[in-house]
Amino acid sequence: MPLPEPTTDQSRQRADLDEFGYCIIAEALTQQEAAALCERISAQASAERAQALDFHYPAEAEGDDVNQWVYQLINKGEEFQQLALNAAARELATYLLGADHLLSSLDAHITYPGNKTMPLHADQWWMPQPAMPGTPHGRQGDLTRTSGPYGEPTSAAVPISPPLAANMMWMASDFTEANGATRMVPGSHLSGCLPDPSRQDYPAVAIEAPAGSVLVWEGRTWHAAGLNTADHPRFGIVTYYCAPIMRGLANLTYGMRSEVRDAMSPELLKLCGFTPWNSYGMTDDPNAAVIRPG
Ligand SMILES: O=C(O)CCC(=O)C(=O)O
Repeated sequence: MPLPEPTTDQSRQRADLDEFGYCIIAEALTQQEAAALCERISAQASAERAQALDFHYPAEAEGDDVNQWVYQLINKGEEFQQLALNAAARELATYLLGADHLLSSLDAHITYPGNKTMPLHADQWWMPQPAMPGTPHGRQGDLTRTSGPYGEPTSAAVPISPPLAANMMWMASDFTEANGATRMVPGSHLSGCLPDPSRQDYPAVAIEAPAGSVLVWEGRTWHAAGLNTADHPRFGIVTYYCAPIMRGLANLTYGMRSEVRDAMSPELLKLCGFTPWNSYGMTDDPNAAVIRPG
């Protein structure tokens, strides 16, 4: 099958996720909307740099002080919240994770010229491996980003774990191979293993698409930001979702400004984890529509 191309056809998007572990939603944003997001992220990133509040994610290439993450966008504008709630994105999160899923984080990632190569990784590196009955099982609490197991990005011949996370990269600017477009290893979601960070020879492809597209991948798919050899930054906003029993990447409930929380719709409160899921996440009332603080 040819590799995924940007498409508005939902059945094609689902088939691409099944086959390759990623798909690309075409024209999710207008050019004007994408340009406005780009401008807003750029201004926020500059302000955070000016105040020495700029961040670098632990999974970033070692010593990369160029790429910038702008975290906790839930607090930084309603336009970002709308991305997390977007119907096409939620459809695919539902397809991968089920109707009840949570927002795990809402951040922007800017690749700047002069960055370093980010190692390939799978977002659900923390998933224990299935084990034959009677053989030793992994301990989830002992896993680290480098626990492996490492292997080839080809389909496993044994049962593997399902996706428990879904990641979406909103392209606020055009993504090109030159400016550091996200790289994907097609089919790696079916391997049941992780990429060896010391290897550079995996068959990764740069996902090039115009601003306004969304690259969607699931938690098992091997991927990384690309090297930016262009003369301009690449702006992406990441809406990351997880299964409702998981701990989110960002602590949205605690890190959220109270005035932001008070202005939220019931749908967004639920997505951010303020509604217990089968009692999990409750404060006092397991069936509360919105948990009570304090
Ligand atoms: O910025 C990118 O292209 C990739 C980001 C990434 O690897 C992630 O969010 O897990």
